[in-house]
Amino acid sequence: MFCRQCEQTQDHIACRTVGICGKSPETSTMQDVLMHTVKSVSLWAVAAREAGASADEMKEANSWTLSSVFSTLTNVNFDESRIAEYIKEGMTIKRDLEQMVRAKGGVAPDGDVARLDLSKMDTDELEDFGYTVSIPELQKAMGNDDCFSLVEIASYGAKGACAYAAHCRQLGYVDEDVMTGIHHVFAKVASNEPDMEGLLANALRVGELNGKILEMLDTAHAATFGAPEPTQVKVTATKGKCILVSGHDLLDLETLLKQTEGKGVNVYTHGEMLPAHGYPGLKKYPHLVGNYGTAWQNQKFEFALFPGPVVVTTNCILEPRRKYKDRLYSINEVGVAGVKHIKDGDFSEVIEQAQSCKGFPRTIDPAEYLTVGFNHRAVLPLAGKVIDAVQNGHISRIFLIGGCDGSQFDRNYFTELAEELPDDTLILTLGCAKNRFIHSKKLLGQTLANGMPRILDMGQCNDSYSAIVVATELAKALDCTVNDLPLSLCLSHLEQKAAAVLLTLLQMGVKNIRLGPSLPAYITPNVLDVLVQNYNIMPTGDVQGDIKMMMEGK
Ligand code: FSO
Ligand code: SF4
Repeated sequence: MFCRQCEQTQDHIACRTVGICGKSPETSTMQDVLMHTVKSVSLWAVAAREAGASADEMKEANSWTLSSVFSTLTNVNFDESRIAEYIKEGMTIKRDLEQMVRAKGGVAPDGDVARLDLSKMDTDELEDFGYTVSIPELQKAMGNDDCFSLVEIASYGAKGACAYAAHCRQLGYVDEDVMTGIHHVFAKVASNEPDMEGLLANALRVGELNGKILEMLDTAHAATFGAPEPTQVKVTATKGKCILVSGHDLLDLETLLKQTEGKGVNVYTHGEMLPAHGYPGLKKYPHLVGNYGTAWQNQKFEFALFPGPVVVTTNCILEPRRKYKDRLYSINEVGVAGVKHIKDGDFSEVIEQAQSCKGFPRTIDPAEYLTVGFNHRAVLPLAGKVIDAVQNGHISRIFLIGGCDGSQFDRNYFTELAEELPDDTLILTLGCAKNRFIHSKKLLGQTLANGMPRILDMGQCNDSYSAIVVATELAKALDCTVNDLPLSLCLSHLEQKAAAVLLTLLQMGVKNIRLGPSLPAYITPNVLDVLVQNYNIMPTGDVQGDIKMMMEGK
């Protein structure tokens, strides 16, 4: 295996024996085959559209693309057999697209990737094939490491964009233009031509597409569950039977809340599901009682102590410990061999198990709370207050500290940064990175001189659009560009959704982003130079030094 798609990759080079995430060499190789299949399907999808295929005719190819790509993200699917199923389905989709292209008199794409036929291969043969399309093999075939770095940037960013688009699809939102763009991105990657300029444009195209997807996701969430509003979330236990839900999928949470109504079972959120409490359509359920635990990387400890079943709807899932494996459930693209998989939104087995588990023996008193729900719809009405505070010196600077979290020690940078920033700074946050500081005793409950909370939690990484709206609206109000705002961006990245968001920000022309705790292993020094020259992107450094520079607007 050779995988370097995420920040935690072995020695910041690549996972080559087993993934730091726990991914086996077999699953990793099978995912390489699946991504090759995605490229093949994409070539045919492009050809089918050029031949006049309608959005309706592309429905299956679109849906398969989103699900299969999502399954290859870090911490989503560790089940080799499920990846093999996606490959088989992909071959059927490709065959159907081929027939459609020929029936419509279109032009068939050329080359080995377009001709890919894995339909008769068994698992072992698929694995053998996987070694021929591994990252080092494709890099060698391209013969230009800088160009290949751009291929990887676009591919991993496109993975994140597909994951966000899969969330949209769950809510019934699919945009044919976006899907056309995604298939073009993978078709470009499929060519494996060392075309520096074209590949750079392809990477930025991913950022642009992802911006549209994030906007669509924001609309879909608000239309389905109401506009998020500032809400206090109980983070201590309530006596009773319980189910824990992790991941990002709000629709799964809603389905579970409906099915648990009147069953005497409380529902708790974990990790990226915390912001769900801000949505009127979800918080109206009284048995959505609170949030349990912290970020995804603590699940092996936190799930083990939870006295009921746990459902993981999207990333991040880890190979479970024996202690809770029989209480763990996956759904959608998530998978782990030997873990029960929920189909057709039927949570009855989970609910039955919750009723037979111990549940929490008592309600903790006094209870503790966190506040969530500072979506752009809740923050923009405060924009006037923020601008006044900036102009009269009550807010010295605004910081966006967001992105992923992970288990590495050097991610404490983000805790120290938040704790060490001057008290008159406003901190916007989103994604799992917030877990690095929202529980900090030093910061909990802090307010600014104008009475505003000092930390505004804008939501999941899926809500990154909120940060974009707030920044662009503040810039409009102050008649300047986002880069001229008294705003510093400090992003913690781990996996491919973060790569997609970063590409969106770069494509928007946002400069001076600090990225940590280390830079992606797939960016070569020459490509980094281009990013530094064009966007002044910087690695996170020493906390005090970084604060000094950021307070000076650097
Ligand atoms: Fe969290 Fe990361 Fe939301 Fe993101 S670990 S933040 S960018 O992955 O997906 O789960
Ligand atoms: Fe390693 Fe990350 Fe790939 Fe897992 S996803 S194998 S941790 S690089």
